[in-house]
Amino acid sequence: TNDLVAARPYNPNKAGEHGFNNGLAPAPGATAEPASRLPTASTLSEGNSNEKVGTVAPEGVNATIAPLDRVRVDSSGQILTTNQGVPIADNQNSLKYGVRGPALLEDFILREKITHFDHERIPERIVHARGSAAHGFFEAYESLSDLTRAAPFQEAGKITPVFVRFSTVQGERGSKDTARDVRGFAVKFYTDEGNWDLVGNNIPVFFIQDAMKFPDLVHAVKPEPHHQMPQAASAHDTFWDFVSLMPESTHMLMWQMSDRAIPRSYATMQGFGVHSFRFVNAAGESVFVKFHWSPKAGTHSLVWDEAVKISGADPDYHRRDLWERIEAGAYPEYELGVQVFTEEQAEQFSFDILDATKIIPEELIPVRPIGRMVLNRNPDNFFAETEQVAFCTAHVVPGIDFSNDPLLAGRIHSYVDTQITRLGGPNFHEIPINAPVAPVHNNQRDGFHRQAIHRGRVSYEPNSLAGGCPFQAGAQGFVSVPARIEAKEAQGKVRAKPEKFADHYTQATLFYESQTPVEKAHIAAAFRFELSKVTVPAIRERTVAMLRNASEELAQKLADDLGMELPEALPKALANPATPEVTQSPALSLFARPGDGSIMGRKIAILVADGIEGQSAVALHAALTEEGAVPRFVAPRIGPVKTADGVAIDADASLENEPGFLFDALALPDGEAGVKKLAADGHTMEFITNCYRHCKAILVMPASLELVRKAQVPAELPSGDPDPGLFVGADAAQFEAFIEGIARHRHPERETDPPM
Ligand code: HDE
Repeated sequence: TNDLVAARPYNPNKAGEHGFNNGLAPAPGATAEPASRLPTASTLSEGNSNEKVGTVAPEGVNATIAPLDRVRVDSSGQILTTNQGVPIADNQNSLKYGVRGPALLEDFILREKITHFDHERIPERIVHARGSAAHGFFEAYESLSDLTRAAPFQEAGKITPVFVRFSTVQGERGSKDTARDVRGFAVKFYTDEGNWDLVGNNIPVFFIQDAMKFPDLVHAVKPEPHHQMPQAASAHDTFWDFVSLMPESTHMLMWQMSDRAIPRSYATMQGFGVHSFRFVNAAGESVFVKFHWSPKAGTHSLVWDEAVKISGADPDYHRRDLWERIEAGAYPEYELGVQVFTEEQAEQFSFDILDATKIIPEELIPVRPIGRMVLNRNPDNFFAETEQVAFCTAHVVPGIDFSNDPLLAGRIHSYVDTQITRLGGPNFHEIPINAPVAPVHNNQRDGFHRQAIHRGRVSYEPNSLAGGCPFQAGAQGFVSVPARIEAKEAQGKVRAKPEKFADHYTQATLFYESQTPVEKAHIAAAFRFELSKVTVPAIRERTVAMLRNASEELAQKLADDLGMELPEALPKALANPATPEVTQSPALSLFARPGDGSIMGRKIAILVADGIEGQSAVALHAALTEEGAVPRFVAPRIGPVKTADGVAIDADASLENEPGFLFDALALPDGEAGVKKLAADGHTMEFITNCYRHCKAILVMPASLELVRKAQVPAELPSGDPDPGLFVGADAAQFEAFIEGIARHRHPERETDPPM
């Protein structure tokens, strides 16, 4: 028994208390002052041998790693116990009276196991239920102390740990990743002065202007309540019924129907704070700020047909992509930029900066890069971290403050409130992933699932019995900005909106007119798809009537494509909106951000079969790997391939289990015998057709010309020009050209509607 006890896992939960360096009770008479604000290596629990190899950043330090080690559990080499630490002798059989007799109520081991299992699930998030997350760090480029006293921005090179959760909005926790939907982009900064949550989206505007409408919006977009359909889709009556009666959603609809709503990867989409926030410096002076995240890999989206097919073959497409990029060391990276502007500037704008359906065009206020964020470590446990993380817009730190945006106001309430149900009480801040790295000391006590063991008899302030501790920080603490926009125009209590909020269309036009022709075509196709799923003709008509106010061209195309007469335009709420500052903003096109031009993390299929020429396939594999891409040999079946030249190739994917639309590019091999084998498999034709249809780069080694001919891939573009995404050859120069072709993401010149 002594041996068993000695071998039992050390219980790491007891190792730390929030805010203290090592969580041990202070020596009698010692002050409660923490030795340092950040836990050190010495606080790592002895029981944790779970050092993650390969996922710790080679650059920068992630200060959340050590504090979380306090609760990481590794069972390797340990015996099985109950939750009370009692060793379990038999985990196979319940306790019975004789082998064929009744099970006994006294079997506390069975009952504990089943009871815990019965309560494994917690409510999913009412929106953004489906998500994936990663740890990382933020690094400031320079000091912004003239603008803000927020801890992450105080000096160049300052590192702040972060945890980031990406999500879809409409679908349930188990729904597909590639739905047409807005993506959440929520960042928790564990700053030296407490947690700051920047809970954003990948689209800079929103459907509605006032929190009052949020439950209506969500009820309208969620699966319809009578039959709970459709899942992870906005293409249904109630959504379009609602938005077509809410013309303020027009701008957002343009973004949502654009390719932004089907990103290729979480690593290739932008993020936005959406609302106007405030920066506040140490002198208490404040400016307005909008936050922008830009991916280093560039913005890159799927095409709709591809997204639909992926959702069947790999519903975890984005989750897997994020996980694999990090495991492979191709860390997703984003640059944080800010648009900083004053109240005086804001008053001059043709739109209201408190209106979350409006952007500030970059031509008006440029985006200033202020730092970078690198995601360099996967979570250890999905539930403990990704599911239990609680983002709240109310979590701001000294140096960051709110604007009067009425949508933001509702959010400041909602997020804390929703966690109380979702995470089962008011102590969700103690769940390890939510616990600040900064110390926590206050007189809040008790409640469900309390972890901290508060010492002493004082839980009130002012007090003399604890020497007045914890004491308020005064000007060192969070001080709200006193002056708020429009305070001077205070009209008393009203339920109303400022006049500029009633301009529902100017920026919808700006967005549409700033798109390239292929992007416009995709927007029209997306509206057509969604509206063709709407069963009530009046809803379709009202939507097109609304869109006439944003773009006659788009409305006419939709009327044609949906087989309807062009309806009268919807009456405008504001007949004469202010003249916009810009009518074109190239920055709004996805093509404005090609990224670093690399092909890091791209998945490339190299088709192989018995009888192909191995050497060129292997050389290509090496050239792609060298560029940081992820090439895979895909064959009619997995396992070793007998190449004509005897070069060893092992196929780790099959035509059946990894269809063509899961890859960013395709290479077809040399070697006639092998090509014949591929040609005999119908999967090969589907593979090629999909890669061609989705405008991907295709490398054809000479013997495979037969394959592309058989798949009816046209030798040239519909325009008669050569196809810039087709490369024929098996030499280093063609490999180079192919790599450049992959870096261009896609070759939309090929596209026709309907597809050829
Ligand atoms: Fe949210 N939103 N939201 N939202 N939201 C939630 O909080 C809410 C809005 C966003 O990965 C909920 O913890 C209201 C805008 C993200 O955990 C809830 C309003 C933006 C996430 C909630 C909005 C967002 C949420 C559900 C209008 C972009 C996922 C579960 C007044 C700036 C965070 C939860 C994560 C989640 C309320 C509008 C982004 C119910 C009331 C605008 C990224 O509290």
